[in-house]
Amino acid sequence: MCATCGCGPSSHTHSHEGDTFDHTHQQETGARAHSHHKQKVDVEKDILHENNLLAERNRGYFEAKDILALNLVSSPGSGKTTLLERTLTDLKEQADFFVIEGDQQTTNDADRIHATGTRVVQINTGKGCHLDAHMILHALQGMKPSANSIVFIENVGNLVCPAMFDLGEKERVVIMSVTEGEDKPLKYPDMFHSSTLCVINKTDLLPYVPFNIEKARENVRKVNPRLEILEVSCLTGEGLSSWYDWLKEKLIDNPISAVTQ
Ligand SMILES: Nc1nc2c(ncn2[C@@H]2O[C@H](COP(=O)(O)OP(=O)(O)OP(=O)(O)O)[C@@H](O)[C@H]2O)c(=O)[nH]1
Ligand SMILES: [Mg+2]
Repeated sequence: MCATCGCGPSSHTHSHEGDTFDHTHQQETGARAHSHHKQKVDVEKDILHENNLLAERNRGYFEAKDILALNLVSSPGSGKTTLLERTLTDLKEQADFFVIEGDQQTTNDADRIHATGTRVVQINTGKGCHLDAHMILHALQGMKPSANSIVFIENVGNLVCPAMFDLGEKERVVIMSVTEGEDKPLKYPDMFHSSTLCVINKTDLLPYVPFNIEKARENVRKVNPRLEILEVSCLTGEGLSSWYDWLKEKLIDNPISAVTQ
């Protein structure tokens, strides 16, 4: 799947080791199998170490300019872009917004954000299934977000790999929708563990799907008791005011408030 984050290298290696690899692999001694595994972990560590250094650089950039940076993560189709469209439209008079859009392919989401009148930069990750700090650094150099603004980063729809990559954001917002099942926090704990807010979206569909919202909350708490939870419907607008309040609170927490009081 992904060419860089370590979720694909084993299948990548297999395809280049020749037809005999599987056979050889099965016959490896325990020690050899162990060293093969260890090598892979070291590579992942190097990639993440480099990413973390660049993420700190991005964080420094955001802090120097009093920019509030938020990383929006979810599985595909949970409503990241729709939440952004609503937010950018409803709060446009109250703050300056910039958006970095990450997708494997297409400019669909960037086009939707552009239609709200917001400055947006698209990053196509190709085979990559996450954004990394280096991509964000480049996007920031091109976009030059203004001081005291809010930068939203919409990550690639994926609950696994983006969890590992710090982008230098202040807050990580994980969105889950009621059509996905309430077990997602348990199945993808890293993402829920590393986030600061969980938005449960598409609550307008609750009458039609077997989704137990209390069970979902309980599962979130099991993985991360500190994770704040909001319930919204981006379709009807229900609950969005609590999301806006949360956002404004975070802006006020920032050294220089970006929100017009
Ligand atoms: N019923 C309902 N549909 C919603 C809601 N929010 C988003 N949708 C729909 O869900 C679909 C996916 O929404 P997007 O905002 O594109 O989701 P996304 O997370 O940005 O998707 P990717 O970028 O592909 O990962 C669209 O058809 C939206 O109209 C909601 O609150 N209720
Ligand atoms: Mg999207």
